[in-house]
Amino acid sequence: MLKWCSYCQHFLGEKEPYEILEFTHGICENCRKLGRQKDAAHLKNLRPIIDFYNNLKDRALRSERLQLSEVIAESKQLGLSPLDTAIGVLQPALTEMGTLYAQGKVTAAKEHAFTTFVDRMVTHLLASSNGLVLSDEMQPSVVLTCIDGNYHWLGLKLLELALLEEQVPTRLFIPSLPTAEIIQLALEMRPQVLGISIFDRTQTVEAQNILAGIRAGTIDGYVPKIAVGGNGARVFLDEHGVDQLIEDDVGYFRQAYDFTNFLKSFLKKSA
Ligand code: B12
Ligand SMILES: [Zn+2]
Repeated sequence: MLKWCSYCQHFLGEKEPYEILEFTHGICENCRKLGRQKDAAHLKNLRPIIDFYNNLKDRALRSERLQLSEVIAESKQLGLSPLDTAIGVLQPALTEMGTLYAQGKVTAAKEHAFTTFVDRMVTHLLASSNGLVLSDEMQPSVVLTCIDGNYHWLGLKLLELALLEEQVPTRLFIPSLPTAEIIQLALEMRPQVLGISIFDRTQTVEAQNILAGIRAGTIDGYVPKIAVGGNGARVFLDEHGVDQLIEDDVGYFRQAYDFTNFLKSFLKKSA
C-alpha cells in the first residue's frame, strides 16, 4: 500500500501488504504537530493523486508519448513535491509495468519506454533540485553503487536525489562496478556508509564479500556500514517478514525514506 498524508499530500512510504499498490490515508508528523487532524477543513481527498497515477499508467499502456513538462506541471498542480512524485507515483507505476511485463501482459517496448520516461524525469529532478551540490573536494558520507552486472540503477539515482535533498554528501557510481573496485573505492573515499543495490535475492552475498574485502584491505581499522537495497533486498526482507533489518555491519532497506531516516541518527552518532 502507498501511504500518503491526507492533510498535506506528502508521501509517507509503502506499508504492508507491499504487493498491493493502492493508496491509503495517513498523517505526517508535521500535520500531527499542527493538529490538522482535529479540523476537517484540512482533510484532502487523495482521489486527485490516484487519478494522476492511474492516468499516467493508462497513457503508458496506450504507448502515448509522455511529455516531461506536462507531467511535472500536473504534479505541481496537485501540490506534490518532485521527490514525492518520483518515489510515491513514478516508482510504483514502474513496478506495476514491470509486473505486467513479467506476466506477459505488456510488451518489452512499452515497459522500456516507460522506464526511459522515468529516467528522464529523475535526471530532470536531479538537475533542478535545490539539494546539496557536492564539490570534488568534499568527502562523501555516503557512496552508492550497483553491484557488478546490476543495471537497475534508476532506484539509486532517486536515492541520491533524496539524500542530497536531505543535505547528505552523497556520491553515486553507475551503472555498476566490479567488486574489487567497490572495495577500493570505499577504502579511498572512506564514506561512513557504502550503499549497494542488488536486483536478485542471491546477490545479498555481495555485501559479505565487499565487507570481507574492505576488512582485508584496511590499514587503520576503517570499515563503513554496508547498506543494501533494491529488489533483491526487498525479497530478502519479505522472507524475514520485516521492513528493514539493521545488523552491526550490514543494513537491509526496503525504501528510500527508511534509509534517509536511518542515516539521520547514524551519521549524527558517528560524527
Ligand atoms: C526498470 C526495470 C529494469 C530496467 C532497469 C533500468 C535502470 N536503468 O534502472 C532494465 C530494462 C534495464 C531491466 C533489466 C533487467 N531486469 Co528489471 N526491472 C525493472 C523494474 C520494472 C523496475 C525497477 C525500478 O527501476 N523501479 C523503480 C525504482 C525507483 O525502484 P527500486 O529499484 O526499487 O529502488 C528504490 C528502492 O528499492 C530503494 N533502493 C534501491 N537500491 C537501493 C540501494 C540502497 C543502498 C538502499 C538503501 C535503497 C535502495 O530506493 C529506491 C528509491 O525509492 C523491476 C520490477 C520491480 N518489481 O521492481 C524489474 C526487475 C527488478 N527486473 C528483473 C529482471 C529479471 C531483469 C532482467 C534479468 C530481465 C532480462 N531478462 O533481461 C534484466 C537484468 C539486467 C541487469 N543485469 O541488471 C526482475 C528481477 C527478479 C529477480 N529476482 O531476478 C524484476 C523484479 C521484474 C520481475 N518481476 O521479474 N529491468
Ligand atoms: Zn502532512
